[in-house]
Amino acid sequence: MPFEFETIAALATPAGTSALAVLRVSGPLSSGLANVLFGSITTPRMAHHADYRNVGGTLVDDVVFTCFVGPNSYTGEDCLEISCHGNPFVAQMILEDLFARGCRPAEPGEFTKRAFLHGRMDLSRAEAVMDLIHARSERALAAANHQLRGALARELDVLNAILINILAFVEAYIDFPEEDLPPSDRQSLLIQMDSLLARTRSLHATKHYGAILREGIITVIIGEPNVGKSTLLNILAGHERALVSAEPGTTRDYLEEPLLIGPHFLRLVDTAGLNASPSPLERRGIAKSLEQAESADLFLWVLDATQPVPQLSPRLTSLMTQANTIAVFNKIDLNSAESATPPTAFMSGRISAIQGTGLDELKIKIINLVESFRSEQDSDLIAISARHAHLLTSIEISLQLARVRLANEGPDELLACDLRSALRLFGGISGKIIDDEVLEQIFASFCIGK
Ligand SMILES: Nc1nc2c(ncn2[C@@H]2O[C@H](COP(=O)(O)OP(=O)(O)OP(=O)(O)O)[C@@H](O)[C@H]2O)c(=O)[nH]1
Ligand SMILES: [Mg+2]
Repeated sequence: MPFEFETIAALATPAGTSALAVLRVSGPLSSGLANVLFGSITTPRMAHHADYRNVGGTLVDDVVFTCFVGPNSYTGEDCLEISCHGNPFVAQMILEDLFARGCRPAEPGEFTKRAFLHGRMDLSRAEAVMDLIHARSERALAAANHQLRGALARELDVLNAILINILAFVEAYIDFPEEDLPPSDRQSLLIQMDSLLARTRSLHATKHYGAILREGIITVIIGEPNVGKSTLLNILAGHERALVSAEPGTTRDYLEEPLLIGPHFLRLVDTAGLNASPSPLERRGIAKSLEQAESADLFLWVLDATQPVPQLSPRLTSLMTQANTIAVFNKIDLNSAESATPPTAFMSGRISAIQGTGLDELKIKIINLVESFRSEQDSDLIAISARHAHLLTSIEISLQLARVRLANEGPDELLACDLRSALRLFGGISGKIIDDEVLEQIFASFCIGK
């Protein structure tokens, strides 16, 4: 049955005991259901108080319900929202009653999918709804809100407009095979093409910031044994997460702790000390530390301020850069610390993890470094997802090919073909051109009821 003829229902709040639970209904039965259930004539978008009785006439709860008339609703269809008491048993009884009255259970993300299919929002906004629900930091929330308000959609519109303009010009000449694109027009198209490529690249460059906003900033605490890595993790986490001892080689396996620093969400990873002559078990721990280092966004390289700065292994040297590493000189409370701290090439901070000194300054350095991961897209905070990045990689290839053909006066048909392919791929981001399977995948990762 086409989706427009089906009415869906789901619990929109988490299952469990709470003050309130909200049930959501969307589809053609919604208005009729409100009349049958609550009798009185209802004013759209106005909350009404009523008893909820099931099909058997049993009183289930007193509820507050609101009707929405399509297309002026979240999904673009007639909708009904019912707030009941937050007893999972009550919510379940109402939900089962709605099913008995002809609704079917909503699939994950189906309300938002319907909003997209009814043109209430483009795909980038629909995806932002999920980002908003899952945002774990102030900055992730800000990025989701920007995308929900169309920041990405607007940028895509600009890129599409330039692309369509170039394509229209090229196709006009294909329609008149006796004429070739004049050099002056080619030149002006090249300028537009370069601007399109530059803007596409800078949009693509927001991929890393997008990933760290969505997944968290993988922050690996690395260093020699006994320098105080686990002590630092514990003091940042605010509780004793890792074992600490005066014995080198205490941490054998890596462990992760979620942490908010300023507007950012970090996944702080404590690792085994990089012992130069490790025992077999330590060796395995070090191998795991290096594995973690491979996927790090940020390094906190902990050093003992009373000791000379050790050499980094070539593998770590290739991963740790000025753009992603802070050298943290620890144990500054010890008398011998002051004089023995030679500089490193990295931004550095001085702390005593045991006493908690220097931590606020360290946090500011972390925030500043993370801020530098952000690549500016006008004034809007745009941070694309892995799905967008995947499509943008192909778009860049098509545009680059088109640019070469344009510059080399290659066949206009092939040029148009590359431009069309880029246009199709852009359509995959905004959802203007997208196949059902991809759509299923996107919305399947939503929660039920959203
Ligand atoms: N004086 C002083 N001692 C510290 C400080 N931070 C940690 N320590 C001590 O240094 C020792 C090692 O601390 P850990 O946090 O276990 O060090 P680690 O780097 O995790 O060590 P491994 O897990 O063995 O690699 C412990 O005895 C800590 O109490 C500090 O700021 N000042
Ligand atoms: Mg440790």
